Amino acid sequence: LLLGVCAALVAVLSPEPAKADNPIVQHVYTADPAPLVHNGRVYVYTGRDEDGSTYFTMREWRVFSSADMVNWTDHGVPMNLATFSWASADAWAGHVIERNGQFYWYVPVKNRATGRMAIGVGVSSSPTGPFRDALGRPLLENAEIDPHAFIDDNGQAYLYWGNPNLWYVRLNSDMISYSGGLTQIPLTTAGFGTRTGNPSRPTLYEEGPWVYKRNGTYYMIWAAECCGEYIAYSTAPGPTGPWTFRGTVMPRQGGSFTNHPGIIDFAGGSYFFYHNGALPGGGGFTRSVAVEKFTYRADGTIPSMNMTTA
Ligand code: FUB
Repeated sequence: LLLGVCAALVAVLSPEPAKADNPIVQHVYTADPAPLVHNGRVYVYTGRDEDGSTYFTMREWRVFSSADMVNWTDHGVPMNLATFSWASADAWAGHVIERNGQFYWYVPVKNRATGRMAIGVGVSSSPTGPFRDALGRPLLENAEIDPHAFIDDNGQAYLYWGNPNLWYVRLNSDMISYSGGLTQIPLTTAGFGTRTGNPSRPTLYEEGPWVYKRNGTYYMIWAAECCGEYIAYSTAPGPTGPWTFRGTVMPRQGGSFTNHPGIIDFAGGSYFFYHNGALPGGGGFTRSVAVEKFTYRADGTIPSMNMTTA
């Protein structure tokens, strides 16, 4: 009895929350998770794969939130293709960041006028939306995808994106305009590993950059070597590099030929979000968002972790 009481007390007093079963969303297919911590909750922004899809047929984005990483609330569809009057298709992998009480959702969509992928920005005063088109036009367009925003300690914001290249631009403090040109991050093998058998892509980098700063080091997590993808990362002394390849975060697993990373710290734990094809009927175009709890090694490196289903 004493042991049971002690175990219950440890569970109640534990400062670190447990983790929900994977996939964390089981009633719709979701992909491309972008977690955000705000006011004691975790918000996860996702795309939605349509049932039975045979391509990345995606028309809306969704948001889910949790205060304990176990119980998730579905906040519905706060933004979709119709939000962007100039967009015709491809509600693909986005990222949300908060600044001065406004939430900015950067997304890649197809520009109807040009037929190319462009980056749009939704904005809302609430993390659950609804979001409106901040500009009424693309923020930028170079036929590449997967935007991710990062605000450095000095207030300078950056937008990273790209497939097959890797780009950044300095965002102005309004978060919906930028200064300077679109800048390519050199895809060196020292920075992004060595790919063999594909002369047009000498490094492992594929898409989905996710940038953050931890203990003075800048981390970029990214999807490697389509198809199937796995997750790898690089680090740098500054937000624009130079980047050094650090290895694998999650190997190729899970029945989806893409994967897409997002990392947060929340309530004393570190969490890595990704997607796979684990739900019934799941696969490369019917994906599901999942999460693993992990601990950085003492030297700041990220351990390689496996996908779980519970
Ligand atoms: O979900 C559509 C595309 O697949 C995303 O933009 C990529 O990151 C990959 O997950």
